[in-house]
Amino acid sequence: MSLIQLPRPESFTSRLRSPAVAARIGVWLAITFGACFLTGLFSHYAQLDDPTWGYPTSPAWGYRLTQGVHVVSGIAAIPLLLVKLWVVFPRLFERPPLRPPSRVLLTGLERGSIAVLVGSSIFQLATGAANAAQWYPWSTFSFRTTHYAVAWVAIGALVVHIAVKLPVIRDAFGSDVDSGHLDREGVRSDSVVSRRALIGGTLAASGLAALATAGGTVSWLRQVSVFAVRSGEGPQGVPINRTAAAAGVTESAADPAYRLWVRVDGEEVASFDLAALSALEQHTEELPIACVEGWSATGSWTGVRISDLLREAGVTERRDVRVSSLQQGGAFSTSELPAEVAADPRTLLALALADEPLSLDHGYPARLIAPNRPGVLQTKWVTGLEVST
Ligand SMILES: Nc1nc2c(c(=O)[nH]1)N[C@H]1C(S)=C(S)[C@@H](COP(=O)(O)O)O[C@H]1N2
Ligand SMILES: [Mo]
Repeated sequence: MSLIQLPRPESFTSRLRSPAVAARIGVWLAITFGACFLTGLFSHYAQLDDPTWGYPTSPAWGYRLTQGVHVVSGIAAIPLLLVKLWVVFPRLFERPPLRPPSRVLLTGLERGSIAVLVGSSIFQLATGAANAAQWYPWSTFSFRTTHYAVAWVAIGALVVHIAVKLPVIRDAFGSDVDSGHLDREGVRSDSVVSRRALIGGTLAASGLAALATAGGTVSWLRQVSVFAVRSGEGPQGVPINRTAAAAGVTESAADPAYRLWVRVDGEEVASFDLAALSALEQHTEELPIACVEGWSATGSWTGVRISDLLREAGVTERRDVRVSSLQQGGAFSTSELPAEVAADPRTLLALALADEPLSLDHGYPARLIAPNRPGVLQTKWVTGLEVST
């Protein structure tokens, strides 16, 4: 006699918990996971210090779109995953076969792959949602590397799962959603909610979750976007992520002795104070800040082209550039500008936003703004450009 009486699959009698329902919700899960995975790969690539195949600077709104899709599809997957897990939950209590060994092994492998799939999916959606909500409860691991590594685990397990289930999926779609021929034994034929209503309700919940998030990217959705973080206006029409106070630069950024240095192979070749920067040819570009957390906003930025600055400093060849902030330490205090991004005429050292000098929190006296670039790399409070040959 065991102390804890585990339920058996037969303990669950609802007709809603059927492969006919699981397959239909599963298709939408596969679509959202697929979209989330591909856009996530792009985001990871965009944040590499040294993109292997070069980095595209057009369209300027590319990262804004892909990261918006990434966060929206991830949030949309949450209701789908919850209902899918509820539907297949009884199978957790199936007694594994004890022989023959080949069946024990196969069942073990199949269940193991499901455990990996469920675990990695929950991990991805939970850490992603926490990140989009700017909640970083983890200090022991790097969000980006872990979220990236587990993404491969989840997508690999998903592909295996779909391959294993393909016969059931085809069978389910080949027959009516109310057909009972795929059901476990013992399910009752009556239920308060119909299968159609459950599937429809789940898709509606998923769509609502998506809408409630999309306002972080799509401005006319702001009113309905209760989940969208940082969708409200910030100073000069652009939200603030890290403030000058949080970055510890309130004094250094406001210091009249501020200057921008340019170094080549460690040696300073030019230096500009704010007056000298303002005296160089100014350009205005409409470019978005697109945060990896999913919000984005367009600004009208005015400043000096990075390519002009480098030319002024005597750097005539296309080179990768490391951008340094006044901020000391922290992952965002420097960023790498691949040569093709540095050379793009839209890549600016911005001094102004919306025709006003940058606010301290937007990166006064100078910040980087480049097309099609993740927000984390749009370095604020820029004080140096380093070129290595
Ligand atoms: N030096 C520095 N630059 C930074 C950051 C930072 O923490 N420190 N945050 C980055 C992030 S995550 C984003 S999304 C953008 C946001 O810019 P904003 O606050 O002007 O909207 O700045 C980026 N530049
Ligand atoms: Mo960000």
